[in-house]
Amino acid sequence: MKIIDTKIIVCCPDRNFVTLKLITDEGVYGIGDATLNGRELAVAAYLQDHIGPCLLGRDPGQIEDIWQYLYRGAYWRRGPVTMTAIAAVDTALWDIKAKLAGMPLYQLLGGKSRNGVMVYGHANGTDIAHTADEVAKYIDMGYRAIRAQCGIPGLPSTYGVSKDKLFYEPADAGLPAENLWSTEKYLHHIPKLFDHLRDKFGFEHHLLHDAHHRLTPIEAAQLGKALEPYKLFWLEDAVVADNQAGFRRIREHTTTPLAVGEVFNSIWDAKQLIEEQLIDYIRATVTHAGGITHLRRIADLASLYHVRTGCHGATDLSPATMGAALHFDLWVPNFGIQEYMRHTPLTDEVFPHDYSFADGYLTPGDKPGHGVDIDEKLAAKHPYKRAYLPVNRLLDGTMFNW
Ligand code: CS2
Ligand code: MG
Repeated sequence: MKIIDTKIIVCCPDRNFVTLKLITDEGVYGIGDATLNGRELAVAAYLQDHIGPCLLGRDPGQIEDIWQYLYRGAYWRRGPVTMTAIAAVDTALWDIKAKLAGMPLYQLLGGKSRNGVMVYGHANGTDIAHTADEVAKYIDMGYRAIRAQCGIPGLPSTYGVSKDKLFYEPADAGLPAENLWSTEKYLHHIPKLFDHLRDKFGFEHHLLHDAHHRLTPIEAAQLGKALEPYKLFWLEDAVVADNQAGFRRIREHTTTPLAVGEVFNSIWDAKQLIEEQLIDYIRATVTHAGGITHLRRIADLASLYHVRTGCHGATDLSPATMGAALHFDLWVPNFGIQEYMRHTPLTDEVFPHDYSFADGYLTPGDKPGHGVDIDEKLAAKHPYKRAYLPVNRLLDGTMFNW
């Protein structure tokens, strides 16, 4: 069996997605997500111009060899563009292998370790009362775990607080929007949010929070300590993790569980964090961390150090990533939780899939492969539109982390 065609499909059914379709001479094909939010066309070109020609004629069964060929062979290792492109190829190859085996992907990985995948949804509001209303909606929908974000008094807009509630989309058309940030105002306000939520809803549901890389280690330590009474499931991306040792400082001061890694693209980004047990959850997911092949390696390392998985699952991860991640989640022994931001009905239509939500759990279907396809005709009706994530400045104009 040979790979005879590599199609790169760029579309915008309410947001941009890059999808790879690998086609074999026997007609079986595989789908992989290659979306890198705000930098989509760089990955599309990497796949089209540099990877595609090297795949033609190869045996799609050699998943490991192709992964090593693309990673080691390129000389230039790691990086979000490269690893997202490799991930798309890898996901499509696992899809093909599972289709040929006539099995849902989780069976090839080692079978089910659980009945369903616990997911968390996003409740966000302009103020505390509004966020509490949103939390109530997620509880009514059956969620067991909810991430809560809230507008900060004195700041005109805040990360995680959206215009559209159920279909939260941070990327905007045009050029990057500019937000304003004050760590002092944020640190003062967030403990009040969780105090209110626990007071109102009790301790039955898991609550999570994302600081989106905006604190220093000592500020994160202060926040983690202040949030201890509210028993968070995790505090996410407290600090930029370029310097992994920075997490030691947070750990010295707080027992609030820590999650990080949605922007990681390889095991090397997380090695020290995992080996020193500086985190509790690793957020890497299929598409930005080198596919099923590499994510499995990260999860295996994590399992040695009591670190559990918490795959990124925002709207910029296409249903093809969500599908593949759910098969991975159903199998992975050290599973923690899966993020689930719902896609719009149009996105769901462009990417037909068989996963389903009930009682706070997502479950992949039993179709052979990862269960996600792309409707190319419908995709063609929604061409790429330039869109960026916002940027963030301090009140005095200094450029800050988004
Ligand atoms: C967020 C994302 O889901 C999350 O935890 O941090 O919304 C993230 O900002 C986007 O996925 C960026 O592409
Ligand atoms: Mg995040």
